[in-house]
Amino acid sequence: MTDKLFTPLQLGPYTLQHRVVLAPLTRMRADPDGNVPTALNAAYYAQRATPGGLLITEATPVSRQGHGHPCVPGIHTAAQVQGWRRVTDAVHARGGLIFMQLWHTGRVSHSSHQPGGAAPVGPSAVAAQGRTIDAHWQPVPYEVPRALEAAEMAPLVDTWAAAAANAVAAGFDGVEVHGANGYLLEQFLQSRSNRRTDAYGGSIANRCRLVLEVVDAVVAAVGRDRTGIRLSPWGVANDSGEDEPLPLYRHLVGELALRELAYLHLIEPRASGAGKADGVRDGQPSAAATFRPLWPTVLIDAGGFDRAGAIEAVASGRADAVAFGRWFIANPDLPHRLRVGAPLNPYHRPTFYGGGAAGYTDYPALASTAGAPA
Ligand code: 8OZ
Repeated sequence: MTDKLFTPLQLGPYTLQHRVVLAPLTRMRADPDGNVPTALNAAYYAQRATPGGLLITEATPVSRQGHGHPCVPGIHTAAQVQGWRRVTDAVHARGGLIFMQLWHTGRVSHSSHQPGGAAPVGPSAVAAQGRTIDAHWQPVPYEVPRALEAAEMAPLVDTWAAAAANAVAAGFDGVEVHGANGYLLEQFLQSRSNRRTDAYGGSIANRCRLVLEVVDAVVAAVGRDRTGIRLSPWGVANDSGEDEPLPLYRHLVGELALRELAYLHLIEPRASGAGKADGVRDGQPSAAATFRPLWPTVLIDAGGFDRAGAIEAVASGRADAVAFGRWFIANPDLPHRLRVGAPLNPYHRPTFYGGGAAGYTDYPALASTAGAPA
């Protein structure tokens, strides 16, 4: 019997032919001149495209202010829209589907990435603990952000809607709102980073306000069935974390459920380091099991999956699809390999971020299956 992982799934207006999804993965290989996607980026995504398979792009800043890393492609200029068109054309030529992950790094950006060298922005003037990398790839401590003013909130929401419209203009099949891993939207959700006393801080409903306004604006721009969202309820990346995540995320997921988005994408707490480390934390709750009962449409689960785990998660009904990051970096034909139970190429962490083709487009497909459908 075919495992359910390899059977079709309706996602918004699209019929996926299998349920192995490319997770959003920062790779820092865009053209630094304008943060524009390149032909190499298009080749990388095309290699991972399968007929009816869903790819999610690397996190993509919605505005110049949203950037926080070197060589990350944006979706806020005409040149970037043109560059992404190469990617979507290459993926569609192989019959694949591709959603763009929309991003704002907020307080964990650095002034070297900001227009005019300004301070990064966040909900409150509270610095994250730890280090990031500046525009010259040097490790630097997080800075104290400038708290966004009330009058900046509506224009901020507008940048998300404009970016979503740009993504569709670039040929994307939909967009995913990055609400995870300690970036701006999660900074608003969580009390350790949000100390506001206005309508965007304090109560759970207030802390959820920005995310929901962003989702509503994105839905208005591209449609609910082309909008997904990614959350990391127990995440600890980038100095994030809520002491009691359940009340917050139950409220948020309940509100999102009313919007009937294309999908909810959850990161399992066992792998909550956002791919920056390989350890798996034991004894964590299951994000998918916790939120499945609250979620009416497709649920994509991510974080620390292997073949058996993905097959089991989908067979159990806890998840409808499973996103793979590290194994999809190293195996361009991952859906096929999982289907036939073939061995996987090991991944090479030193080439995850930055550089060129090495560790990006030079991982081999199985000799007999290069170009085969999944
Ligand atoms: C690893 C390195 C840089 C960014 C995330 C976008 O954690 C990221 C990211 C991951 O969601």
